[in-house]
This record gives sequence, structure tokens and C-alpha cells, in this order.
Amino acid sequence: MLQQLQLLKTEQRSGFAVLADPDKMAAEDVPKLAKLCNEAGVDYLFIGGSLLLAHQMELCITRFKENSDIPVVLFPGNPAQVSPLADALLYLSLISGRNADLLIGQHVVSAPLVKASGLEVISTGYILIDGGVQTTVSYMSHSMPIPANKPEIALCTAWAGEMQGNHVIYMDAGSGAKNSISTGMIKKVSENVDIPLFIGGGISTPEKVRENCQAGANIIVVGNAIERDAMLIKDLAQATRG
Ligand code: 1GP
Repeated sequence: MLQQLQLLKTEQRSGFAVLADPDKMAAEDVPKLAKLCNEAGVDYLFIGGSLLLAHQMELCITRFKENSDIPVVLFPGNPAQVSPLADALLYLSLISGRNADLLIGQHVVSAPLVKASGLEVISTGYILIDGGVQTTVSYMSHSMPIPANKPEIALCTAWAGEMQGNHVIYMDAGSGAKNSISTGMIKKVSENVDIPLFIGGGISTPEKVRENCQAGANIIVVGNAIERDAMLIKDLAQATRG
């Protein structure tokens, strides 16, 4: 996966990831989601959430993999969401925050599990940007997002994440953000870092996807809009290809 991501960056291309929150879906609906993802040429299924109320994440991964060859990537809200059934793990460090637990503490706790899992580990500098509302991730992480009008802080944070050795940078306005990340901020970061850039939070239209890709996003992540209308997958994925 990492090689594919690096290729996207080198070739200035973009891909599309559907984010599935196992708390917001029924396992019996997963085959239909897989079919839509297959037809749309989705690049990755990200799976994870802030909580894990329904205890069905592994069932959802299994159902998805029975119906699709699209790689399943864990986007975990906590160490309980590490599963060897997936293909890869976004190994998140919340570098926009100053909460030591999310910079190293939970990594130490989950290290034996991750080591034993056989998952491909994608070390991810995770940067929260203010999306105009308090998002679950901001509350749960006890961290303040970077102000939306401070691209220079976002860039310095991304540089720091790159120099610390992260494989990718993920800038996120948070699930259900009122405002998605501005193209100015995306451009500033993408033009100045050499590792792939993921963008997510509050994206719901093909136009927005296209703008973000033109600004330099390598992976667009959409969750909420697809939960509302799964038929959007095709147009959103298509928009990453120009
Ligand atoms: C959230 O980036 C993801 O972490 C996706 O956000 O659910 O708003 O699409 P949405």
C-alpha cells in the first residue's frame, strides 16, 4: 500500500477511500457497500470509529473481504480497533495535539498487538483542522484543532511529521465537519511536503473532491456523505480521477 501511495504523490495523482464506521452500519449491508465500491473503482476501504459500540468491526471486515479485493485499512479510534483481518493500519500520531497519550502512550500499549498482527503499518502524521463545529475526534482526543485560517501552522506541523519519519500526512476536519479543509491550506502543505497527503472531513460533492485533488490531495476520504447516500460513491471516486 505504501508504494502505491508514494506513486500517487510522485505522479501527482489522487485516489479515493470510503470510510466505514462499524457503529453506523449493519453487517448485512456490507456486501452492497462492497459492490458499490467495486463498481466505482474505490482504492481503499478505511474502517474505524471513535467508539466501538456494536462489536461488529471484524464481522464487517469479513463481509467486505468476501465481496471485494479492495484493501481494508484500519483507521482506529483506539487500540481496541487493531484487527489482523485488515490489510493495513494507519498508525496514527495526533501531531496537531499535545496529548502525549496519542503521540506515544497508546502506541506503546498496542505495540505487541500491532507487531503480532502482520498488518502493513502506515505511520501517519494525523493533523486535525478546525471544521467549524466541535467534532467527536476533537472531544475524544482532548486536543485543539489547528485554526482553519492558519495554513502556516498546518505546514510546520506537516513538516515536523515528515521529519519525524511518518509515511503519510492525514489532514482531517473531523467527521461531519461543517467546513472542509480549504484548498489554500491543502495546496500549501501538498506543495511543500514529499510524502502523500490524505484529506478528509466534511467532503460531500464531486466538485469539492476535484478541487481538493487539484490542490494536491493524494487520497480523499469520505464517510458521512456516503452513509447518507451510498450512491454518491461512484461520482466521488470518479472525481479523484479528474
Ligand atoms: C473523518 O476524514 C474522515 O475522520 C471523513 O469525514 O465523515 O465528514 O466524510 P466525513
